[in-house]
Amino acid sequence: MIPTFKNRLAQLQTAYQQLIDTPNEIDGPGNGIFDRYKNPVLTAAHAPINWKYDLNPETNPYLMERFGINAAFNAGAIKFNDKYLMVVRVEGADRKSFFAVAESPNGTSDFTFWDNPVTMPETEEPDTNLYDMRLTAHEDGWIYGLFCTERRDPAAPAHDQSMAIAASGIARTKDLLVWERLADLKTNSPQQRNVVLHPEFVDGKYALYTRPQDGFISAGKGGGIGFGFCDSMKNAVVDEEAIIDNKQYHTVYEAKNGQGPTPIKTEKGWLHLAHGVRNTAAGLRYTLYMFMTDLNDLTKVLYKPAGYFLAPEGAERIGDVSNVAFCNGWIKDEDGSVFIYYASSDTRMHVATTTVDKLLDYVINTPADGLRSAASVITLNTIINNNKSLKELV
Ligand code: M1P
Repeated sequence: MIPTFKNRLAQLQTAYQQLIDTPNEIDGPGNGIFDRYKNPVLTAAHAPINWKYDLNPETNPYLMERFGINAAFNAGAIKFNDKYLMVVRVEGADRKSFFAVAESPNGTSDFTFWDNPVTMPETEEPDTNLYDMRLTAHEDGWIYGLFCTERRDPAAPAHDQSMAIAASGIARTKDLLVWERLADLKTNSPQQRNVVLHPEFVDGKYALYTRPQDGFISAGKGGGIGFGFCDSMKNAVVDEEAIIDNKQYHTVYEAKNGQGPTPIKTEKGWLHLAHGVRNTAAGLRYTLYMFMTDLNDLTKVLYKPAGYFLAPEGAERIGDVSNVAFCNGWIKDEDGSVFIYYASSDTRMHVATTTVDKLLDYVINTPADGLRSAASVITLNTIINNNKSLKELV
């Protein structure tokens, strides 16, 4: 029997409410560094019913979707008015991404979207696609959103409809509702993605983490996490980029890397979360890694644990672009808790929770990459042999 419009609407509403009301629990004993959760915190299915459906039975008698939502991922994050907010990259069935704010009272569940997606003003050169916003509450009083703006490469031949140029779009807001679009970032690099604004002035200047890149996908001769200054965010120009964290042979950031969210300030240094990419026979693999920079010299990396901090696991490994963990948003709470919002496989959002103390312990005390198998064995043997001597003591 074909359900009536009313029955179908009731079914959709029940399923949506069940999804929103699903509690989220910590999954297993974890690794001691952070806790993962059983469910994603946000998916395409969290898009409100009135976004996807024309709810007028006269114009949509079969109650069919009029606007498909494909994915909800790569979210920036901020705590605002005591709520945990993500500015999510929502991707429609038409492949266009846009931003939408989702809010939770506790940071790990009950995320719901605000009524309308973000209306992001355009520059004179309209964006074809927008994605991956990093939010920075800057000491100048604005909340900045830096994101990737993508447009077709004007030099692309007609037969190639995939060549694109990625640049960093810049917007600012006071309430996450109304956004003022500023000029795109200018640098000497042909492509930019993963650009992040440092939250403090440095010698009176704005400081930016960049990712200079030669091609749209490939870092080419570029790559690495760059760092530079600009005088104004209204017309941001970074003339020089110093690479503070390079891609490196036989590591998890061998092919390319990029700054994740805005770094977190601690009394020991700035905590950075980044993504590293390596190529495999099965395609690119994205994992997250961490490092810490000096409080006084932001270009100086003090600590960098070996390998990845978080890699896609289980169902996280499968999605539109499989084998990807990506993070551009985290929140440090007043009590030192940290909520890490990461996306899996360009499809959905998850949370991992930890604390600043645990992240400091992880970054400072996890051995660095010795860059050779023999060095890894020495590190492992040190742990094993230390534990043996402990056993004798007990
Ligand atoms: O598909 C994986 C990621 O690829 C790009 O990231 P990066 O420039 O760091 O390689 C971005 O398109 C990102 O959105 C995406 O998740």
